[in-house]
Amino acid sequence: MSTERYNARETEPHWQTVWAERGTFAAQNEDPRPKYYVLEMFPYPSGRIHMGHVRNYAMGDVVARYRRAKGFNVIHPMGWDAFGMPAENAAMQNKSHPAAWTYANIATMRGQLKSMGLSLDWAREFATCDPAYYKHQQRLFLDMLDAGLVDRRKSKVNWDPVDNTVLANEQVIDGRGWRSGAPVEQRDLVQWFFRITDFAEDLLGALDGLDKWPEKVRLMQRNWIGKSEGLELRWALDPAHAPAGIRELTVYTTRPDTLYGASFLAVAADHPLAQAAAVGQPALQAFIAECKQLGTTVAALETAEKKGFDTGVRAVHPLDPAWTLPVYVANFVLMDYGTGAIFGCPAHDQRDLDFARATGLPVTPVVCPAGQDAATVVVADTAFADDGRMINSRDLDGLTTDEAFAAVVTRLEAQDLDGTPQARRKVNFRLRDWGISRQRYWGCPIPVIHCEACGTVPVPRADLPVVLPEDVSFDQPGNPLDRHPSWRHVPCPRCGAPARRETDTMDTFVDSSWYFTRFSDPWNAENPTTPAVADHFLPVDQYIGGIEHAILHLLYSRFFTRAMRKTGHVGFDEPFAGLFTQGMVVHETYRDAAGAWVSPDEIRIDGMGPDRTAVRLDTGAPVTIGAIEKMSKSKKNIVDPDDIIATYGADTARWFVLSDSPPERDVIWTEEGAQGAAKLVQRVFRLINDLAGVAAEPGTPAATAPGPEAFGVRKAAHKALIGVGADIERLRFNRCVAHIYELVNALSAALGAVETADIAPDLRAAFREAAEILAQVLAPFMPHLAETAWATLGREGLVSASAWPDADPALLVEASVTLPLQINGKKRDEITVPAGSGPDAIIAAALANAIVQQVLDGRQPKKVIPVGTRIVNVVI
Ligand code: ANZ
Ligand code: ZN
Repeated sequence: MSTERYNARETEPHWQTVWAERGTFAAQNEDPRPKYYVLEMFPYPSGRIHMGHVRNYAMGDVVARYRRAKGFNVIHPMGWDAFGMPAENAAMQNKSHPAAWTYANIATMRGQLKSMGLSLDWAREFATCDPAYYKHQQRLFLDMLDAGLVDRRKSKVNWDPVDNTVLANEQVIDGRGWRSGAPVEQRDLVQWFFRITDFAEDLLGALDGLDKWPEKVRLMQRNWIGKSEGLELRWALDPAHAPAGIRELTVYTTRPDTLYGASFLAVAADHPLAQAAAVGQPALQAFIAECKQLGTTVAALETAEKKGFDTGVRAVHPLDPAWTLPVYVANFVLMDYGTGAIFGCPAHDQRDLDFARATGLPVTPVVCPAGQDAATVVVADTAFADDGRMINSRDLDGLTTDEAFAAVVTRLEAQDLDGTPQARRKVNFRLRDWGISRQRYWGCPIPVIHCEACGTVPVPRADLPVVLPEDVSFDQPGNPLDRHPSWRHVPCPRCGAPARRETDTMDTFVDSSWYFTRFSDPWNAENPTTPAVADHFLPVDQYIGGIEHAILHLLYSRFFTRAMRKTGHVGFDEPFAGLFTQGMVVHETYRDAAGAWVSPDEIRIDGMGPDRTAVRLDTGAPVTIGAIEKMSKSKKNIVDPDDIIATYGADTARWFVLSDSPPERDVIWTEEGAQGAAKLVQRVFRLINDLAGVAAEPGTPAATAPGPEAFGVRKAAHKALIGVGADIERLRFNRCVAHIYELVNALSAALGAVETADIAPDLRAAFREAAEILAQVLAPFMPHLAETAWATLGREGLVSASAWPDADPALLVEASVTLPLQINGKKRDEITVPAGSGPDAIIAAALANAIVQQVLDGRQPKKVIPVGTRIVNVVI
């Protein structure tokens, strides 16, 4: 046995250089082979990669290397999502320029990614902050503007008072800015919008076809788009109790069936009726002002206490002219959904019920749950929002909710109010247009110019890119572009008069909405895409990233792709055919006696299992072992990929993050686990060296009629080959790891069982074949070690460029089956028959059995019953 150790620190950079020099992972656009596009969500260049990146990129790399071996022209690019606030924050703190900070981080992180040995096509690399990239994004903006996909309008915006910028609804989480965590305020601003709502129906419907996406992501998108089919219903106002000049109020409802359970109407604080009713009512004015402070995000409304103010206005029930209801201003009605007005049915809507309980309004149940006696229906604290049968609803009583819905709609569509139908069907979406204006410096400038005379004028395409000025200061809050002395002052492209540039930049989610398409031809300086090339490489076959992007990034990208199709840049709608969302890398947490977090490299752990204890390395003071949590700086439970790679090598890090749990679940990083992976590296290295010493010459074919030892070795190898291939295709990386361990164990055992001196040729040939298969199945996971193995085995060329071997399934078939033999239901013996034997062969074998013959003693059995190949029963 060889005693040499594998030195990852020396070997890994060597192979990385070889791959780079030979261009092993460069995809050619003209390559005639079928393509396969693997992409991991590109990183934000924050400064350093973390373990989450390692796991994400290791997964993508396994798929890329496997597909390459399977003969695909694999495109596996990498770039940088490089615009955004942190660069500006760093500029404020360190007086460094956002560009300098960003590009320095990119350089560091590029080096880190290279040290992982990822099979990336670095020739396609770009950063979204490169003018050569955002030039095309500006062009796409102008094309979308021409195509009517961009709007500029005043709107209520979510204002982040810490970042001093507007946030999209998606970026407000529980009423706070997604990045700053500050409570969001409402402001009225003129904004640029992408008309994502134009595609609402299509974005929803096409989700059904995305069958290689996780169902949970599709569900999240469905809910976000939020289609509802309802009715716009006009209520006449009682002329005796209506503001001057207002005769009616239109509400949006998805439950016209509950109309007899209505007990009030309510409008949003900024609804015109609220404004009109407030004239001369200072108390109502004060209430409206209070509502506006609350904010309009759904989350804010959902959590706030339900409050309302009776305007004194009364509305006439559409199904009973003698019945009038009060109209409130309520804090739980949104102005920008439906019509900004509702009718409330407390028994069947929770918000309405909470409100009715607070105000003393009547609560009349009108839907009886299926199977319940109508006489027993009472409403306590929970509204019944499901289907059932109508009660307390006059002519609708006894109908199902669906029937009642249809009956009310038919009736009100036919009913006249002031010369037009009182109701019409209306589909609404929760999805809002995408506000993209950001009052920030470090983003893609919006390419328009504002002229007093001409209005909003697009920057001529020939003048693109509109480049960010470099001489900016970050010493004050707000947008440095607004303060720049000259940048914004330009002549109007249309009339030549002095005009001013738009100083808003685009939401950075725009940058990431089409980068995957740009990768198909990043060399095209003229146009954002080369449509034929884009259509060839896209959609991305396998996209891998975090579940946190399930809504924002993925929905924007789906919209943007449709917009690019409409403007002639691509010929497809869906950017990502396959999506996988991986789990996180988590780690134990540690605290000292004072409760301060302690990092894993500051401690030593003693003992095992429940007896584990920890002490500080420097002082020996005891440390409490806490919960396993997502790695975070604040809890100091981070392990730095650089440290791991320096200690164990990239192969170990890659192996460990893929090995311990299914890829969609969290993986717990442990030092013991990393050591286990490192041990495997050494073990495989020794095994390959030993095999190389006994294996037949490269190119020796496996024996056609191998003896049992050689057969066993071949079988183990082909089993691993088939298992690893199938499990990579299903993204079950942890199972691949198990298959590889099995093969390593089988080969070690086979090698241990023979005397080196007298190994038969068939076994030598089998060792040759199996050792090469081991290198090849290992290559997607531990590519450096696999290259060393390949070279040790005397193979020319690179394992990274070798073809995935064809497995021989015949080797996996068991030659025979053994089944229990029963006589009158009692097991007496076993019989062995050739695999694939039918009932006749099993019956014959049973009758030929010595015990059976003895018991029968020349008689005929009553019956012989084989149950598949699992059991056979002889009835005497
Ligand atoms: C009467 C009713 C009775 C309602 C009932 C529900 C249950 P989705 O499915 O999300 O579309 N609504 C309409 N516009 C609103 C607004 N601007 N702000 C707050 N709520 C609004 O929900 C539609 C339902 O939400 C509508 O149906 C309306 O209340 C309310 F038993 O009308 B419903
Ligand atoms: Zn002009």
